[in-house]
Amino acid sequence: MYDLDSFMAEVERKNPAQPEFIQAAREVVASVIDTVNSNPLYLKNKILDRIIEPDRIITFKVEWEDDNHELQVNRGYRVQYNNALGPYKGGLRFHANVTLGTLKFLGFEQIFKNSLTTLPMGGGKGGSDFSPKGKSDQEIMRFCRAFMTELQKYIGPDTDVPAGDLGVGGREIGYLYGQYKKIRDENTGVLTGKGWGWGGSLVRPEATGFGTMYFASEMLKEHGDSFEGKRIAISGFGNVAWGAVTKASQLGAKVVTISGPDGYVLDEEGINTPEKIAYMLELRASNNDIVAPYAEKFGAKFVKGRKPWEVKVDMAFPCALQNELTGEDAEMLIKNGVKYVVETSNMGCCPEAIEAFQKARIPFAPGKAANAGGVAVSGLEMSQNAQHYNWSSEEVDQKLHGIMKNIHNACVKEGRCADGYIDYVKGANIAGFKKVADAMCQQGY
Ligand code: 2IT
Repeated sequence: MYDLDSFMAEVERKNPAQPEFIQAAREVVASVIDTVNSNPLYLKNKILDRIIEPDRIITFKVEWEDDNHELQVNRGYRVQYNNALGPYKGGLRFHANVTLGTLKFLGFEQIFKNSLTTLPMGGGKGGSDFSPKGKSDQEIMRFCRAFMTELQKYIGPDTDVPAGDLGVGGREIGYLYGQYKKIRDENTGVLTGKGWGWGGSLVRPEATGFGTMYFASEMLKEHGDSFEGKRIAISGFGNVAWGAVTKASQLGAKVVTISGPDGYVLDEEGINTPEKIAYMLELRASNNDIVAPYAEKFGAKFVKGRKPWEVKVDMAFPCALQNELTGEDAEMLIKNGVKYVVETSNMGCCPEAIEAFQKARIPFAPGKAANAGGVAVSGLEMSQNAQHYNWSSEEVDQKLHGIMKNIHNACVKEGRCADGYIDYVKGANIAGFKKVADAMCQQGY
């Protein structure tokens, strides 16, 4: 039998100075421990001890030259966490604060998220402490080439298939794929998020944001509600926020905020015209990591150095970084009458925030369920690559919609409490975990 505190004490001892990983691990273990303790097969197979340990962690040195011909050294990583369900699959994050602990938390979450999609994908994550902020396009290209020169030794279309995450979008995937091809001379589905016309899937750029809104739409339906007239706060302004804003306005909701490290924009008229939405892409492409120019351009309010969670809204969608919504932010949202919270960033909410929403019986969806649309369409990109074929955007969008609906149903099935409240965190963790645990039992050690 497993005991949560003694199991986690051992995990902490073995993984010092990795607080984000410990946070993600504790949440999953707390959700599934009763399921494990009541299943003799899981106990005999020591499933928790085995699932918590990554299959392997690869770190490598990335040397590149900046525009002043000065040498730069960064650290690259790939965490190949678990391949019980399929090839390791998960994004690459380029961000100044990336550490091994960050990528272990993301890789661990990815195992269960990928399982929830029902597509055959294991869990992995990688990246570097390289910051794209303020870099020229040429510098980004040189970094990507140096990074892939090392990474290509460890990946392959049936082994490990990276994609984008923070700081890695279509441009970076292009440079990474170009270098992979130069070295290996292969046109395969070794990366997803590729460009349209050279192996990319339609709807992949929008998929995380669209998927989160499809999930939210199911949540609303479950509660006899709809998007019509809802005021929404979104954080971030990158690829995920862009997709979320686009779909929310198509579904009849009004998004009033986006944010960056510099503060947040409050646009009372709604971020809903093609011009405003397209401008978000320009902001990201500028490599400046600020949102203030949006407020200037469209005559909206800019609130410097603050987060959007102080605005009165019906729904909140954190779409930026881990732990971006604290316990205090949650109290503020609750005080202002928030009705639903849909975590779209990976582990966007601190444990205290989740606890506050759940205590107030506000439906709260965790990232590993709500943001799974991105990796789901990556899985569909792999299928198309394996067939050397492309599906239409309608076909991909329809499949994405179906997948998000199924994930919602799985959360409801495993997460319904005695009082009728749906604990989406527990539901997602149990539903995602069971498939991986069963596969590990069936495959032996
Ligand atoms: O967090 C995520 O699910 C992603 N960054 C997408 C991963 C992928 O392989 O598409």
